[in-house]
Amino acid sequence: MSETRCGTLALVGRPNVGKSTLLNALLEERLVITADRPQTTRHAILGIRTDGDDQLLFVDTPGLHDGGRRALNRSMNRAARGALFDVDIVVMVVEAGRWGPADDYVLEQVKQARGIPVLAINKIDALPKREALLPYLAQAAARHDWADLVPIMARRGENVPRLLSVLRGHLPPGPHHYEADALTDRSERFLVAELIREKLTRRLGDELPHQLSVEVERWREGPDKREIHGAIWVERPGQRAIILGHQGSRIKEVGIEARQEIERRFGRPVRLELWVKVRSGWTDDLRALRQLGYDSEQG
Ligand SMILES: Nc1nc2c(ncn2[C@@H]2O[C@H](COP(=O)(O)OP(=O)(O)OP(=O)(O)O)[C@@H](O)[C@H]2O)c(=O)[nH]1
Ligand SMILES: [Mg+2]
Repeated sequence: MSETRCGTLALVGRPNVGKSTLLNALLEERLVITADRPQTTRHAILGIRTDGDDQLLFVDTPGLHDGGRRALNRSMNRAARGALFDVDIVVMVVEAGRWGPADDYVLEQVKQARGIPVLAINKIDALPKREALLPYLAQAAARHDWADLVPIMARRGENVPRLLSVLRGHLPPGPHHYEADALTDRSERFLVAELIREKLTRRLGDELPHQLSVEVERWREGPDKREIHGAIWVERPGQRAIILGHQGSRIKEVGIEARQEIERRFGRPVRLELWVKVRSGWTDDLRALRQLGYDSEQG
């Protein structure tokens, strides 16, 4: 009889290095949202991959960052740190060719964790010269006692199979925690709210207010369509106007994009309605944060 193996793995790194893109590549599914913008991920999100006897329980985390004193920033950092300390394997993600104080800050946390440390060097395509990779690898290797260093291109999945096999090699023996076909423990409702936030993030670019959250307020399985109402929370009326766009054109485009992807992902026609609501100070209001699904300061 073969022995099963199962382990938890955290993907950590400074904001925008490609942790969520990497999780999707490792799962070969678009589970978590990504955007060319720091602080896209706000929660620790479980992504499960089962290959025969091996089960990998990945946790995507919000980019660790120093500073940002609002309750929302603290909640994001806490989610990342919480995931980091409990896991068997810590995958720190960096951008090839770059190592700054923000990466040092993450490395300090990685050094305090008990998991096996692996360094994933992402965005190798963005290096101006390929020859720069070897010296970068040598410098990165000297920074910590890494079990492995693997250069990858998460966006195109390049060398991700190699990283996967390295990670499988570090899995501890143990029973599987989930069915072989499980992908996450998050609800469809959560994933839909995230998808809407992704479309907003991508469409708004630099105009995007940091103080934005999406909540699915209503979910009804109708006879031929699923009916979903989403509330987009912002802090100020001016932000509401930005999201609505000229004569509501922007929110309409976001709604169409989100609906199409929700239908593709979950395989049912959807009627999606979005409202923008103003709630002043919610990013620093613990009760509001909890209501919107962020963990509480106490918890
Ligand atoms: N050039 C290049 N870009 C990449 C690669 N992998 C990811 N990106 C891009 O990097 C940006 C950030 O990706 P995310 O996966 O959202 O980054 P993240 O680390 O999860 O960011 P936070 O959740 O904000 O901490 C996106 O625009 C990705 O498309 C890569 O291999 N090469
Ligand atoms: Mg992310």
